[in-house]
Amino acid sequence: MFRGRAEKKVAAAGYDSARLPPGQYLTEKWPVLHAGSVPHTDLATWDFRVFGEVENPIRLSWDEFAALPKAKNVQDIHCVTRWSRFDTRFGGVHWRELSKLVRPKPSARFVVAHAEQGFTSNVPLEFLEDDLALLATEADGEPLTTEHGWPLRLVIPGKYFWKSAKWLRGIELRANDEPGFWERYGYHNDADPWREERYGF
Ligand SMILES: Nc1nc2c(c(=O)[nH]1)N[C@H]1C(S)=C(S)[C@@H](COP(=O)(O)O)O[C@H]1N2
Ligand SMILES: [Mo]
Repeated sequence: MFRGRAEKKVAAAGYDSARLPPGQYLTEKWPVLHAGSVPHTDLATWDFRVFGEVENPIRLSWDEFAALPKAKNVQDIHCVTRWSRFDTRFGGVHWRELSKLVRPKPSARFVVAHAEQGFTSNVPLEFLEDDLALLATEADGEPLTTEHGWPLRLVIPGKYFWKSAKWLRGIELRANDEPGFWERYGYHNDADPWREERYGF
């Protein structure tokens, strides 16, 4: 049964309308959304840190990060501003490769993603461990564009897309949860698009 016009459009485009979360509509385009400006990144000075509740904190150069084993996946993305984009193909490094290097402590339960210009986002660690999560360097078979987070962005499945920090520079593992940039601004901490957790706790 269709819930409404947006679901009919999804079906007309040849997809299962059940893939569209409530209150969303399908877009073929990929809108660009962020606070502030697109940062300038120099790969020669870029670094990536994993720190916090880990046995072995690390700091990788771009060359070291780029040498890590690669993974690919395909997923639907859902923005809190109501657009959804199906079947986005991401390529990059899965958290499990970094996890092997840093060895999370048993106390590690939450993640704060740190991006350029002080942007942060928070998720429980199991969302970063998900097979569909990725530290992405590519989308749809091409390197990320700067607007979409080049050289590195987070992709977190099962959450509104604001959790997926662009221009990612570090992962902090924590024992307790800590609200990120948009969460402090009033967005819902859990951000489940199927439960329409858009704003407020
Ligand atoms: N560094 C950074 N990452 C960010 C944001 C931001 O403001 N800064 N905004 C988030 C929001 S609100 C959304 S909807 C997505 C948008 O990603 P896109 O521009 O690739 O569609 O990026 C997320 N990641
Ligand atoms: Mo957003």
